[in-house]
Parts: sequence; structure tokens; C-alpha cells
Amino acid sequence: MAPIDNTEYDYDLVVIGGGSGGLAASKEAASLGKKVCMLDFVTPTPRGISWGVGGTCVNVGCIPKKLMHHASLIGGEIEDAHFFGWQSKNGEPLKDNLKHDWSTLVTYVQNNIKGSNFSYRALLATQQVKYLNAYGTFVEPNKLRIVYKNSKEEFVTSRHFIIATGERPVYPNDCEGAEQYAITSDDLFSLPYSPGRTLVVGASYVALECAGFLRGLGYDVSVMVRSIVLRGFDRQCSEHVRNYMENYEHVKFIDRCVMKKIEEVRESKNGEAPLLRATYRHLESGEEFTDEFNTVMFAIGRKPCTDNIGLDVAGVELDSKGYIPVVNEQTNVPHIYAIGDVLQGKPQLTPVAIEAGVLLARRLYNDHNVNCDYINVPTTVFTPIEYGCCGYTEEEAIDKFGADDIEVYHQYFTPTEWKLNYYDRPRKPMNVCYAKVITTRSKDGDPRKETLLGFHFVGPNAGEVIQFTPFPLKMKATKADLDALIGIHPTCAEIFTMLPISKRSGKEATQQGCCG
Ligand code: FAD
Ligand code: NA7
Repeated sequence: MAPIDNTEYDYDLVVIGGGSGGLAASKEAASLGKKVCMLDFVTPTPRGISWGVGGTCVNVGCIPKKLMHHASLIGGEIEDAHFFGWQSKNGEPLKDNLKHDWSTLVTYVQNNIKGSNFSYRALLATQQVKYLNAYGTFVEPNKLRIVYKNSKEEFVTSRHFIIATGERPVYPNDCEGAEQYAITSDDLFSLPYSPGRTLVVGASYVALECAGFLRGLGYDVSVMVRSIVLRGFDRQCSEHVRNYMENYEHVKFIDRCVMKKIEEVRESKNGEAPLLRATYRHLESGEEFTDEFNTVMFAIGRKPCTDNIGLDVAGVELDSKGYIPVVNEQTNVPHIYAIGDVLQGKPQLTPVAIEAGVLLARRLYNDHNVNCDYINVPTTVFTPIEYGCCGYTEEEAIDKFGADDIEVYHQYFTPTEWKLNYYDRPRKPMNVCYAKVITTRSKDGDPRKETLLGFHFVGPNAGEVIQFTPFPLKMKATKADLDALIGIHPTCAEIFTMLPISKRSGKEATQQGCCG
């Protein structure tokens, strides 16, 4: 913790950034009796879009993404409803009478967001956090210049600071017309026109999730992949997600290509999408291709918002990419802390930012000593077939323990709800869901000696299924503990209680029966 300092300051704590981490830390510190100020300011996107307090998650991240993903899943359910007896009043399949309206979805999603912005402001007021909608920059190690939207300027001093400024999407610097004509996820959830034929550039989870729900809403969607999809996730599961999107959802994948130029063929008017011409290049052959899209969205990475907040003046060290190295959220400057997406090498997820913020405030102001545990953090990719995981990927386990010293148990399966007339269904074939558990290997095959290392689940409601898997991982439970669990039937999650087939055995891992 920071050394004792008897100087008088305006605040005990100033939090720069009012996203998931900043809100959590501010409220916790105020609840512990501290005088807290939280700054939150959104620099508009190149398209001029900005939003209210709450940061990425609630405005342009998790929440609108999950709602739009859900909108696309509803479409899939309606498509299947026929097999469950649902039809229009004149006896037609509902899917034959279906059309999605983008502007209705955007209106409801944006109303939901505005409701959250409002309740955050109200909560900050009742919890005695001074909220300023202004941009903060260090001018001295204990002093910030804060600038409001109307350019009014003030200065505040504080004993402690928490940097919680998050990240923003980047545009490529080698694609002509990118910033002028393309969007990022920061613009998508409030796009004022129906996106139409869409090209998503990038192959991370943000790219695949957005491509997935746009396709589910009925748009023609292509994804441009520079190298591999879902870098950092388990390779087998990542390719499985991609294959599902390609083969059953008919998302088009443009492999080994990068963007070169975007031109406007027809501008957006009367609430209609523009028409853009995209020129892209194959990385190996160098061959150039041209195609037309209504929307080009870059999801090629995000940059920490640390370059324009005077961290050099405060003396805070950054790594070469602008992330902040910390030890238990403390930077190299003892009274300045950092949480959330700006941290070097930590999972960039909302619950991680919240947990770090709350625990940091308790350690600073309540004599607590619990640190944020960044290991075994679960996550889910909300693609058309969802993918949830926690712990080691198969590649990481092989790297760490060696291929001979790990065991991989796996099983393809079909959710009960997908089994009616599966041969007529375009999207939900048999045995396309998949579960995999990675363990250490016991040479004598005794599951009591096989420690659990990782859980992977590809199927519906993956987040709900995977949520409790950090628990056995943190408890260092064994495969025998897992086998001893009794499932809830008929669910998808029960698959983890019956995984007898190891990859090494070479046995068929597709599911044949269903109830014993
Ligand atoms: P942020 O929430 O980004 O908040 C930072 C705030 O600080 C912003 O409001 C910013 O404008 C403000 N700010 C920046 N500089 C200044 C300054 N100098 N002065 C004042 N204010 C400033 N995570 C999940 O857990 N689950 C998901 O499903 C998920 N989906 C996502 C989908 C998308 C499309 C994206 C982009 C992200 C998603 N994430 C998801 C990640 C999650 O949104 C982030 O991990 C989380 O928001 C990080 O919180 P934070 O507090 O670090 O930063
Ligand atoms: P990520 O996870 O950093 O991934 C970037 C993706 O974009 C990845 O697939 C890259 O491919 C690809 N990429 C990067 N540059 C290019 C160019 N120039 N052309 C084509 N493709 C490119 O970024 P996200 O946008 O998903 O953000 C993730 C963050 O959002 C996460 O940290 C949370 O905070 C929320 P590569 O594998 O490098 O070839």
C-alpha cells in the first residue's frame, strides 16, 4: 500500500473511468466512508457516436451484444417452433412469415442502455460518489486537470487514484478509407440503419460474436480472418465454432486476407445503409479482390486508453503496448492504482474489473487483505453455437505438462431440445455440441490421481453451464470427484458428469442414446 501522506487533498480517491471497474471501486470506497470522485468521459467514435456513464460493458459491449445475440437466437427458435406445434393462425410455419426489424431492436436495446445509465447516475448520487462527466489528465502526481464537454476546465487533487480507463477499438493504419467509411463495435449497437450485407474484419471473440448475431438476424455476413479464429482459446473448440458458423449458419469466411481500401459507392441516406467497395489482399498470393458491402466493421483489436492521460507526468510505467503492469493493482507509483482492461496480462472481462475494484477498495480502506485472483477465470464466447471455457486449453496443458502427462476426456452430444425432426432442421444437427475436460494423467488410470485442469463446452447456454467450473478447478478436484457427481437430466451441463471417453482411447465420442 502507499506510504503515509499527511497532505490535505480534495478527495481520498479519484477514479478515472466510470466503466465496470471504476464504478465498482468508487461505490465500494464511498461505502467505506471515503470521499470519492469518479470521472467518466466518452470520446466520440469517428462516426460521432458516444454514450452515457457505465463504460464499455453496458453501452457498447457485453449487454447490447448479449441482447442482440438473444435476438438472433429467438429467430432460430421460431424457425424450429413448427416442430413443437407452433404455427400461424392460418396454419403456416412461423418461419415463412418472419422478418426482422433492425430499428426496433436498436430502439429497445438503446432504451435499456439509457435506463442503466440513469440508474448508475442515481446510485452514484445516493452512495455519495461525486460523478463528473469530464476527461481527466494528470498534471502532477496527485493532481488532475479535468475538462468537461463544453471545454470548461478544473483541477482536483487526491490522495489515491485508480486508473480504470478501459480500451477502445482500433482501426488499421494501412487501409485507405477505414476510419472514414467503416465502423467498429462502438457504432454497431446503435447503427441508425439496417446493416445489410456486412463484412467483419478480424477473428477474435468480438468479431465472431457480432458476425454471428448479424447472420442470425438474417444478414449476409462475411468474416475476414488474417490467421486463425479465436486466438488464445482452445484450438479444437475454436475451429468447431468456426465450422458451425460456416456450415450451418452460412457465415462466409475469407481466409488469409487483409483489407487494403474502402471506397464509398453510395452514401447512406433516408435511413438506408451506404454501399461500400472493399478491396482486400491475400497474404500469400498477394492477389487483390474487390467486393461490395453495406457495412464494414473492424474488430481487429482494442487499445488501452492510457496514452493521453498524463501518465508520464505522474511517473506511471506502461508496457510497449500501453498496458499498465501492476502488483495487486498497484502501479510503480505507490498512490496510483489500476484495474480492468488497462492492466497488463489480465483477463479483460467485466467481472474481473469489478472484482479487482471492490477488493482494491477494501484493501485500501477496510484493512482487508484479499487480492483479486486472476487464475481460472471462466469466459464465454456468444457465437451462434456458444463456447464457454475455464482453465487450461489443450495446447496450454500440453505445453505445461507434456502430451503424455495429460488426459483429455470428451463427448459430442445433442441437446434434448434439438432432437425433434433433426433431419429437417437446417441449423441444429445431431452431435454438434461438444464437451471436453482436461486433466493431469495418472499412469495407472486411477481418476483419483487425475487433477482437473480445464473445462470446455460448445453448446447452448454455455455461460450458464461453465459458470461453476472454476470451483472444482480452484479446489484442485479430480476426475474421480467429477465422475461422482450426479447430473440433472435432461440438461446439457450433465454431460460433465459422464465423460468416460478419453481422446487417447480413440473410442467414438459421439452420443448414441440419451437416457442410459
Ligand atoms: P470500461 O468499461 O471500458 O470503462 C472505461 C471508462 O473510462 C469508459 O467509459 C471511458 O470512456 C472512460 N475514460 C477513458 N479515459 C478517460 C479519462 N481520461 N477521463 C475520464 N473517463 C475516461 N466482458 C465480459 O465479461 N463479458 C462479455 O460478454 C463481454 N463482451 C464484450 C463485447 C464487446 C463488443 C466488447 C468491446 C467488450 C466485451 N467485454 C465483455 C469486455 C468488457 O466490456 C470489459 O472487460 C470491461 O468493460 C472493462 O471494464 P473497465 O472498467 O476496465 O473499462
Ligand atoms: P483481439 O482479441 O485483440 O483480436 C484481434 C483480432 O483481429 C485477431 O483475430 C487478429 O488476428 C485480428 N487482426 C488484428 N489486426 C488485423 C488486421 N490489420 N487485419 C485483419 N485482422 C487483424 O481484439 P478484439 O477486437 O476482439 O478485442 C478483444 C477485447 O475486447 C478484449 O480484450 C476485451 O477487452 C473486449 P491475428 O490473430 O492477430 O492474426
